[in-house]
Amino acid sequence: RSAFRGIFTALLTPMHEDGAIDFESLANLVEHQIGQGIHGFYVGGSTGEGFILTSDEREQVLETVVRTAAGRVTIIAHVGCISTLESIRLAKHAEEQGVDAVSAVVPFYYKVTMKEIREHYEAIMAAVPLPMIVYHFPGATGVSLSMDFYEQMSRNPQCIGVKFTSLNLFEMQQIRARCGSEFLIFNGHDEIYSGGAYAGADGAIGSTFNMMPGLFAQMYKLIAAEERPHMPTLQAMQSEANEVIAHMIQFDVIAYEKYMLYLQGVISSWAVRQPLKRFTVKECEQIRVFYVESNVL
Ligand code: NAY
Repeated sequence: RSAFRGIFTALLTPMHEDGAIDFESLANLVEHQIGQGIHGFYVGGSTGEGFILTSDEREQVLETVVRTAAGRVTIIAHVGCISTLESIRLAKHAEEQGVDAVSAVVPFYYKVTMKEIREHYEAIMAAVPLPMIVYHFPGATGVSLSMDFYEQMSRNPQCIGVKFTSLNLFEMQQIRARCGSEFLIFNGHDEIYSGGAYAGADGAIGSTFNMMPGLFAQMYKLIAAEERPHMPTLQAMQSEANEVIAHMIQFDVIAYEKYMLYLQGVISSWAVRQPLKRFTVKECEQIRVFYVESNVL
């Protein structure tokens, strides 16, 4: 499982002003990220606007990422949809592309029980023999998962871990305690990565790695190299990242990060897809000033 330990960028999907996907900028972003030392990509998740792309577009994005990365880093394809059938369709395509693992958000919108959620994952795993990573994001889905659910999932060797996008580090620690050391936990909220590492996370999948890849890759290095990483250094690094994240969440996540990458010259436009928030001229100026003054970005 060593290929899955590290920093995984929840990759943005660059777009042109008219909303069409900008594949050239996507390839640039992939190169830029690999050059900064990240260990892999999480493609087509929340940050990638996966839920507002068509399935065809999700496939095209994955194809571009796989082709550009060309085996240099680990690729996790997010194939989750609220329909099991459509998730399986995307998982089959991901398998054809040769990705290292698939991940799927918990089915949301229709209220189902833990049993149906477990059966949703089992159906995808039965259809495609790739490692599966559960995507837990209660803030977006409204779905909580029980400890019994995690324990049952961890007993299936095909289910290798969870992307845990929650600030609840007690729950994260309980997953670590109940599911054993082999069950991978990916920290999902970048602002608590250092705390997540102490609670047992093996690595992280995050959106802000798009704009600060080097900083998080360095944090991982520090955490992985030492059994007890030097606390003040780690705290200082997390605090640097959080200066940016605290600024970002006053505006929005996806448009903000695209705007930063646009300012960094990595992608050609900061367009996002409707209905996501777009910034006013005044907001753009505020973000630009922060960028110019920041030592982190
Ligand atoms: C995804 O699938 O793209 C993610 O969930 C990545 C995790 C991010 N969550 C969202 C909603 O963007 O990186 C986090 C998050 O942006 C960051 O911690 C700020 O809260």
